[in-house]
Amino acid sequence: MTGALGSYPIGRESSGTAWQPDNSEHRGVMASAGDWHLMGHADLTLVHSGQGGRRGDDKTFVSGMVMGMARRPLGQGTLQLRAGFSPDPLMGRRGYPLLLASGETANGRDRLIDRQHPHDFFMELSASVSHPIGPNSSVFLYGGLPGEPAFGPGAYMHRESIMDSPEAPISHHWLDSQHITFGVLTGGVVLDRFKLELSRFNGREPDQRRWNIETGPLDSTAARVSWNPTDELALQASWADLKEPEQLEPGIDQTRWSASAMYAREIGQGVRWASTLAWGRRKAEGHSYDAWVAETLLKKGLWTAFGRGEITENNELIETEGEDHGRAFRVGKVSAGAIRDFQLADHVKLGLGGLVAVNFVPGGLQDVYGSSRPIGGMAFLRLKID
Ligand SMILES: [Cu+2]
Repeated sequence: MTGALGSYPIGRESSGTAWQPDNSEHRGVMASAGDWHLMGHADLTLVHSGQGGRRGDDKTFVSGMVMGMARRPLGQGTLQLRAGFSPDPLMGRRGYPLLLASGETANGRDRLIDRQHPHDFFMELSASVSHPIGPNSSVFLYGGLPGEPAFGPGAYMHRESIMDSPEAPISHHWLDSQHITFGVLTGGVVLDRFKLELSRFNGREPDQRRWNIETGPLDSTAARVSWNPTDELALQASWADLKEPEQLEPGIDQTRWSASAMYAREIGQGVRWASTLAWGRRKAEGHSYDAWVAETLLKKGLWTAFGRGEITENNELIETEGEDHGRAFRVGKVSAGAIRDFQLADHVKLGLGGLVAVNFVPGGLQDVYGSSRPIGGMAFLRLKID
């Protein structure tokens, strides 16, 4: 089967219109009905997060996603409909404790700090059409409410290099937080192993109401160039201009840049290795803040080991009285974990996993966090249907 946006291997397709390496694993429960080809997968994880230090907290919650896709030929091209749902709103508006994460809000007044916000119930409701313009080239249109504009690597829960970890990256709001964008229209062209695309979208982050569909003008812009030079490698560089992304900072626009490389291959009989290196920058009111991420995963049979290292320059960790933006601190985090799956049926796995994370906090924040190396951890039980 080929991709929805062009006649390349379907393994290349990631979240939104993002690309990953051609030989990435592409799993799902498939069916067909008339001209329609259907695919679905689900991933529901019961997680206990324990975060240490003065700013730590504990919580047990469910996160994950349920996704469905329907595709059929349209003229010489392809029509694809995709829907994604998240159980995250059930964890409550304050999300879950995660040291050094920040962004979005639970009450419309205060920023969530040292917590990961819940994702909206509607993660994606999108449609795309593509039309061939040559043997290996095509043009496409993609629209979503919500959907994902042409910025960054695919969202973390879709990246093979870290998808088995239930822990959100602390770099989320530099690189891939716009994966739930309430209103996006993308046009692009695929030229064999290249893709160029341009999005107009509603740059406002989702608000604290996580069950609804939001609307807003498509007044933000993103552009991305993607290149898969080999079957193992996926490269992208992107730029975005976001109108008032932060609900708590009305009137402040942001510019973001990102570049990433993903690598995936089989390194032995039944052994897969996938990695991602990414950089993201966001700039608002003349200040630029960067984030760097390295992720890797090794999978052999029913065992998976994963790890991630991140550095972010974050100005949201301390709220300064009367100021929208506080002082920026460079912080870091390294986490590593593993999951052992148990095959319950053909398409059903139950996995038991855990991870440990070490957070690196600079001098100016050590009093606030109560340590220079606060530790976090997660234990989790995952039901996977694919
Ligand atoms: Cu997210």
